[in-house]
Amino acid sequence: GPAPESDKEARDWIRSLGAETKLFIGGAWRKAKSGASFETTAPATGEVLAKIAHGGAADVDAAVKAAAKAGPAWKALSGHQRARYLYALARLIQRHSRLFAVVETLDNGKPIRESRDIDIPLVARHFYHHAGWAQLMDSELADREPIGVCGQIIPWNFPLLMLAWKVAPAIALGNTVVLKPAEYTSLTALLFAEMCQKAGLPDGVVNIVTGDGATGEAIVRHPEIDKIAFTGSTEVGRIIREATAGSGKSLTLELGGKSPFIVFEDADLDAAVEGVVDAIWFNQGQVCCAGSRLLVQEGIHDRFVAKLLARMEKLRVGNPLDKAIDMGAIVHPVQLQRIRELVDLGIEEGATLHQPAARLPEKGCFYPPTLLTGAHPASTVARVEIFGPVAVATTFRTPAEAVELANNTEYGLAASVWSETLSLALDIAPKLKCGVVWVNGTNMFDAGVGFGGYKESGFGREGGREGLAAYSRPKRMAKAVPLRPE
Ligand code: TXE
Repeated sequence: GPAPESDKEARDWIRSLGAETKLFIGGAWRKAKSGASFETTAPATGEVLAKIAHGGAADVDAAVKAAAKAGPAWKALSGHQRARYLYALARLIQRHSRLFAVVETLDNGKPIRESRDIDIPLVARHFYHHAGWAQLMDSELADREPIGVCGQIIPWNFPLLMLAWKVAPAIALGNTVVLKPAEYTSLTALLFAEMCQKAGLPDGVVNIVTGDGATGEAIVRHPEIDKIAFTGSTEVGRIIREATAGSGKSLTLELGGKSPFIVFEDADLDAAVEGVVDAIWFNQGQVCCAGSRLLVQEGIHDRFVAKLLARMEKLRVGNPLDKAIDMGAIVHPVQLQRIRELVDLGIEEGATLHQPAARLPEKGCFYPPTLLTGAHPASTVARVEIFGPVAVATTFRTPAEAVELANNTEYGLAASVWSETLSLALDIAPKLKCGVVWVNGTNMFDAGVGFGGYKESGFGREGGREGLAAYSRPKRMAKAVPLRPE
């Protein structure tokens, strides 16, 4: 096959960060006040890539002050002026897309094909899209105002894309931000900060404070932050909800999922098999809206599973820089351990394990594509988010039963319905309690479409018109005019 993607440019760039990375505050690079740092590793090899500055409460405070200071002038710009910065950022991301993709793949472990063809292009698209909304602030959105200083906390599964989902709408609409990347994957956020400098973005509009959960907590509790946007685990989402209650802060949460992937007996089974590959093995299944619950109509279950097992044998797991690879590494040993334990529990609870015969690389954080069949709907693996490449299959008899099983979850992020009968798909879709339903497709994202969940999957939408509500609020102003009697 082709030679693996070269990581020379990415490694040179990482080296340029120095012995320890810095925080990006008020347009300048600063050391963490405590001097503390932590290591970030390449999950595919286990090697240490860099030492990341551990931002503390004092650093968060400095970043919030910088964001607050930048706010009034940024808000006062015309939408058109702000749009120019977003266009510049989008173009810079495109120009450096290869570097971004390789750094992302090194740090996160995802296949280069995905970071290069999916993550980074979607990031650029997000900035272009929101540049458009920035321009509309002067006309269509003239009755809305920015919220203020936004604290944004993001996860490690799509590091730069989650940054784009949060930063682009926020700054487009006139807010300023303090963003904390996840501790496993800080690097592309630092590269993005360099792009902010290159784009000449005014100091303090975007601040990046690297760190861990304690850093996130300092953001959540900071009194001068007006809005918190969080994507991550349902557990931490709950903590943030409690911590912000009564604080006057706006809050949006994008949390976990256990999304159903429903295959009816009249589905195009080959297409549905490819759908499963995308639904649960894309990004090693570390996707909040992953189609992790396969609900298969009884009559086709065995035939469908046989096709799926044959397809699983062909999936290549290994060096994520290899362009021919389908699945890369799990982000971190802690996550790998969690996946292993849950799968073991699934087997204990009575499910049957299916994994391809091919051996995994000897080193690194790898887990094979996995299917569990015969899991009881009430069993742990059928209920909790595994956040790994593990599909759990159960059967249903009737459409009504499919809907009941699909909705029998505390989550409600997405669903995927496979049938060649349009009337059936269109009858089912509105009955599914979740933020997005894909018909004969899965994991389709666009900057113009609001994404978000029902129930424990969170609230608020990111992207498109609906996403504007998260970063602006309606403001009506009326001037008193003396009424003159006729
Ligand atoms: O998430 P955390 P973790 C799920 C998935 C995964 C599990 C654990 O099931 O296996 O969560 O992953 C920051 N206050 N998802 O532990 O801890 C943290 O530093 C403020 C689904 O990595 O929620 C990071 O930046 N912030 C999910 C971010 O929260 C805090 C994506 C997410 O980390 C904090 C990720 C605190 N008290 C995990 N504690 C999805 N829906 O896409 C941590 N953080």
